[in-house]
Amino acid sequence: MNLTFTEIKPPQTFKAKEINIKLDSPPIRYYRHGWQSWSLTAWTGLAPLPIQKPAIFHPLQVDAEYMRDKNPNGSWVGAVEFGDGNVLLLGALATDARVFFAQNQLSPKGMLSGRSEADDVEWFIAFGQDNIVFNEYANQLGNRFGKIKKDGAPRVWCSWYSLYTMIDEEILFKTFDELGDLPFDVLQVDDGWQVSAGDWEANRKFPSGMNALAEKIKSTGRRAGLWLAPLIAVKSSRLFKEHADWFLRNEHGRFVSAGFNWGEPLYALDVTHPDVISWLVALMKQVRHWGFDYLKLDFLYAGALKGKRYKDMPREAAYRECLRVMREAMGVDAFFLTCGTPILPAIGMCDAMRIGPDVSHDWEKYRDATLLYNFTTPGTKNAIRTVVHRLWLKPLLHIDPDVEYFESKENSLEDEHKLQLQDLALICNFKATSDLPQWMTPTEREQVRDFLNAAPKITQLSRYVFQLDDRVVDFSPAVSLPEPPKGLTLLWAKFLGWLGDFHFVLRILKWRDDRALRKRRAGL
Ligand code: 9PG
Repeated sequence: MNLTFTEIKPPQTFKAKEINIKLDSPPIRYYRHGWQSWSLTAWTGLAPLPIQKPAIFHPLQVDAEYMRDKNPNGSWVGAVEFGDGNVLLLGALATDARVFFAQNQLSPKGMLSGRSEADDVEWFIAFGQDNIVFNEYANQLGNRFGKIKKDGAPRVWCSWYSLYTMIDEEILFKTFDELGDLPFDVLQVDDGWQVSAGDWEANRKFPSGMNALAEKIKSTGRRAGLWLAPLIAVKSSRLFKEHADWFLRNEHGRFVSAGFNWGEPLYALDVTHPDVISWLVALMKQVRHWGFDYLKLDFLYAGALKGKRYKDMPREAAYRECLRVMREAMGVDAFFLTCGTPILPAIGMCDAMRIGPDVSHDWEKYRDATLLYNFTTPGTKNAIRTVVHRLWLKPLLHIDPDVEYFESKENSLEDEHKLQLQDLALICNFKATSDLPQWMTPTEREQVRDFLNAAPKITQLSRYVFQLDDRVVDFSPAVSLPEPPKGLTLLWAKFLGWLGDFHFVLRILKWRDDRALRKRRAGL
């Protein structure tokens, strides 16, 4: 369907497989919406961005299918901003769709195009002030995908951003005790308890088992939370060895890569395979049976990668259906947080969604940002940038901006950056931290308490500026992207990007990180 902007009187919906809207004046910015939680989402220029590196991470960081498209594009929704500040938004009201911006001889002033990978889908078009058009899009999505918002998001202590994989029973039990009367509702155990990705049983560091772990948390008067990544597995797992036929393959019969993590390549389960579905249902029930009722399911993008499935259906629709099954198996009384998830397909299926990359002790890493042009890797600036551009999802579900930091013993972020994270969490109304009580000074401990109890009045003053009670916070410093590298820097960048695709290089980096973590754990 071809339209010129003057022909349509937005807001409107249209049904089509493909829709092109020719603009009658050239825009100044394009809003690109990343595929999954960690993918870059931001208002940027109109030119395509350099391809982020290393490429081995594409399946786990972006929608790899569109990474090399010559036109800037994003998942489900795109928008352009004109010189007068008005915005034209084109958004799919269905899964399996993308929006592109093109400027060429046929449309010299630019064109927004929507394309569906499935059949005809409904498209929503709106024009006007940016807040209003995104809010209306969210409304329309809510009507079709459903809204789930149990009142008040729980306040979470999560083990990841302090101990990472170096968790064990002893340190967690001690930490749970020392958190004392801090007002957390959930204590959530993250990555590090399992035998391996694929084998979701307690490893040797948890000799008392998973029941005991949940029991310990509940004895402190809180809900027990657990992280797992049910849709991926490593080749060394028993699951992969015993059920290689459950894993997603391409049309040539080769296993589809789900990226690389934990020093190993990752593979994706075929979420339409009936045996996989039964296994997932049993796993969700097992986790509940252990006593956990806050579930952070991670690396979920694996359910929506391109491949040849047992049931031939659009990849995101297949993933959404799998979420529905897992949700039902875990029970409606569980709190379900999705992470590393394609955004649209998860709306209405979960209580909360991670809407940005991981935070880290770094504000921005020169290597990742400037050389690799990668805004998905853990980093506080990356996290804030994408979250600020996805606040429009708030009416649909609880939006998780990732954790906030308070302590300074093991954290070198500047106070100003820690404060930005905390303020963003207040705006999202989703509060979490991984800070160890063992590291906090008495003043920091009280800061955590005050933060967990805070409920400021929030007013948005402009795209990136907010007022929290009588304080003004400006997130503009977090949204900019560095200039793409040129000349010698570009050569160096290309070399690094190439190097980053080698397994042995990634294993060396992991070995270095693990060594630092072991030292940290030994110091506790
Ligand atoms: C546990 C972690 C934490 C964290 C999740 C997820 O390579 N990557 O781009 C990449 C990004 C994020 C990530 C892992 C890898 O972290 O977001 O909260 O649960 O897994 O392993």
